[in-house]
Amino acid sequence: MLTLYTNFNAVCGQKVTMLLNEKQLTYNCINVDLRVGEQHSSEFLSINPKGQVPVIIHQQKIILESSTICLYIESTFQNLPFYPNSMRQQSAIKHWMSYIDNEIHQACSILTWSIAIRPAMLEKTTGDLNKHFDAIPDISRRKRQKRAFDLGLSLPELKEAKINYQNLLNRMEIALKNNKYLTSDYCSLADICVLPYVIRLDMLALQHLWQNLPYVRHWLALMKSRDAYKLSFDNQYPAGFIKRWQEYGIKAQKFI
Ligand SMILES: N[C@@H](CCC(=O)N[C@@H](CS)C(=O)NCC(=O)O)C(=O)O
Repeated sequence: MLTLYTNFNAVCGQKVTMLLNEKQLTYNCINVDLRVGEQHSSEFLSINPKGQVPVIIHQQKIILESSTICLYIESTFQNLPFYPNSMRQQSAIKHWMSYIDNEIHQACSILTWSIAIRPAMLEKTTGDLNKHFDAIPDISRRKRQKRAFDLGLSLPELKEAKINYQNLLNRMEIALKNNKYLTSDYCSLADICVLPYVIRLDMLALQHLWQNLPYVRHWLALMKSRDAYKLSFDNQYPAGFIKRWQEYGIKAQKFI
């Protein structure tokens, strides 16, 4: 049995959930509540000392890092492949995966923290807030989160995060002129790893960013029409969650 530790709204966890559902695999899903700090419990830190999701455990092996997990799943379960054998295809797919991990993930965290997580964190007591920040194992991450909390929508990095996202969407538009999906006419790990980051913009009411990008619009509709999409995204959110995030996004619009 494969066990996935994730959070229903964690972008990097959504990559893994979407892949598992696309491959129609059975798995045991453990939701780690990131807002109450379950990622900092000693039980979870013994699984991932970084205190982050996603993590999978398969045949007693712990596998960390969403892209590594996706490649592990692809090589272990070879049904319904999303990582074709051709080296040319693999290098194109890996390019999208590392672009997301190295450039877009940070932009996504900045936008998400300042727009939607901060308002929820503001409801915590000072004691609970300090406990949350002090528990983050990585000092740079701790500093980044604190800064986003302190500055909120006046965080200067927000503008850069939006530009990085616009670059992603423009690059997608160019790639999608040639094929239905990002690297070919077949859905691959590239599409699965990019999808949650575009859905995050959707959640934060930033759809106008791709209004003039018809190929991106068409790709998103195509991805949303896949059977695994509903299972991995829509069906996961508690009632009222999406509406609340859209409201945070609308309030933030004039600052971004
Ligand atoms: N490079 C890691 C990033 C993991 C990551 O940032 N996870 C986020 C959710 S998307 C998390 O666990 N955040 C909770 C925290 O940092 O306290 C991966 O791709 O798995």
